[in-house]
Amino acid sequence: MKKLFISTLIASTCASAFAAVVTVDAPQANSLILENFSAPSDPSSEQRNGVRFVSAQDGVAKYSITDRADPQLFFDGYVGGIDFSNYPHVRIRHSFSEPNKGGSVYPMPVREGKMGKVSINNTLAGRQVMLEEYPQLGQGLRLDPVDGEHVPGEYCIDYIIVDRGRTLGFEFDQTGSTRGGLNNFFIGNNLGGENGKEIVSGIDRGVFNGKPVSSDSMMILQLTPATGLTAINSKIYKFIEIRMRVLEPQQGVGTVFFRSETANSGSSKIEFDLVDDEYFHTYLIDLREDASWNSGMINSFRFDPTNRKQAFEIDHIRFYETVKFK
Ligand SMILES: [Ca+2]
Ligand SMILES: [Ca+2]
Repeated sequence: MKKLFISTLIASTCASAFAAVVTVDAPQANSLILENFSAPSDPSSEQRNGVRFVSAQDGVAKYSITDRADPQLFFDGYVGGIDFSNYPHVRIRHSFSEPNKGGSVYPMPVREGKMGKVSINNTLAGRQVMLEEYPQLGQGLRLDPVDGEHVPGEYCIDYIIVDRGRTLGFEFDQTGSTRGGLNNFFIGNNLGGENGKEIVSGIDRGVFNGKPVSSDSMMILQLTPATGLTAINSKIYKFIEIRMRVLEPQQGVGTVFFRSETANSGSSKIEFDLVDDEYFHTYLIDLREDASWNSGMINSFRFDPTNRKQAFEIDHIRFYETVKFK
């Protein structure tokens, strides 16, 4: 692990005294992926009360739900169990085809009344719930897709992840989609598609495989009412974690640009050297002391994965409330 100390530059003028800190390859995972449905088989260990596995295609599992009461899906059998005391937040990107009152997640072993409620939209959207009463070490999760009156329909899941705290994640885990957060997405520039349009190609098998057509590639996060989130709340989210690799190492630099609602000039930026090999690395950006980040809601976010014309793969981009460094 090495640490890079990097100043936040404001409109390319003066370096702020309060700097973001970038840690490369911190040894502790800040999220655990329970399921991401990357294989075309049925990953739930058991299905009860009329739930039927239909398929897992393009990274999204589909289940049909009949009109039987109390449909349930079980996700368990993880080696060593799940340490819910360190990962008490469950993050699910899912959808249900019919209007519904949302579902529930129960840490296993299931105890009556010890669960978290998750809402479900009719298009895939990211949701997160904190399990306030949980076993220290659990076997897995029981997922009740829809509570209350039983409604037949199609239930879809992109992933189930447990996190240390509140997390906005872009997992690139659904083929052809960069969507995450609630239903936010990235717009591309100089990435092979039409400039200024949603990135829809190159996302496959859990990563975004980007092929810049110049040394000025950009991924611009769409933050609008139509996509769910209009801003990133810097009072909650204090860290950004990017896991990526470059396929043709050439001493590139990754750059995060952001702007808060109170910024009256240009964006702030954080640059970090990309590790000069072809392996995946995590870049964990600590923004707790960054004056610009903490000056208001973040309503503009852009990531330039590299300043070279070099192919890259991004596994995820996450905004974390809390992390572990060691
Ligand atoms: Ca997936
Ligand atoms: Ca991923």
